[in-house]
Amino acid sequence: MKYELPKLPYSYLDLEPYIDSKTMEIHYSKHHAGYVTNLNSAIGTRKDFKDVSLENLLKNLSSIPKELQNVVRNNGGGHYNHSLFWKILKKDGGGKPKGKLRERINESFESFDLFKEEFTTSSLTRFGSGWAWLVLDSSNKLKVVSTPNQDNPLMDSNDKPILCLDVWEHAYYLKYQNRRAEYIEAFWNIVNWNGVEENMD
Ligand code: MN3
Repeated sequence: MKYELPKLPYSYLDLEPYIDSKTMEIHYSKHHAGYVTNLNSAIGTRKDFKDVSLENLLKNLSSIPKELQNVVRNNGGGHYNHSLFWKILKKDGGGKPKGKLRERINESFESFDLFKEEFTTSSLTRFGSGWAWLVLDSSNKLKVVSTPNQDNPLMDSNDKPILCLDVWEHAYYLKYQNRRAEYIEAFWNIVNWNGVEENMD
């Protein structure tokens, strides 16, 4: 099959206590795996998609056959979003970004604290299920956006996502129940800033 679940760069336990191991296990091995399975069922063996990267597929959603657009939007989006999410988390992460990323954040938001505040508000106020993002736009400026469901910034812009937070209830409900704000606060302790900087380059 063309689409594969990427290997997690840490164990289910590693993000404790911020994200509990049971949530990690279900999130990765059921939810993310489900998006991969569904995407493969829809287009995994089709020759016309063989050489198209997932990123290009999502950037050009409106040009694929109409009857495939929803399934690719939801499951291709789900696969892309979670793959990026796992990459920007790590055990003993958090703190503040350094080097070029830090400079770029200061240029775009004035300070790391103002960026953090904007990203937190965006995550908190996303109604229902969705994602918050830090993206690099076409003029090389960083900005915060949010998207519903499994949509992402690739789908309607040239913005390049470099950091994301899953605010679907499945990402936090076992540990935090309805307390999304606590989950968002915990997230800052496990951000892999080196991974985010790699995504920027
Ligand atoms: Mn999820």
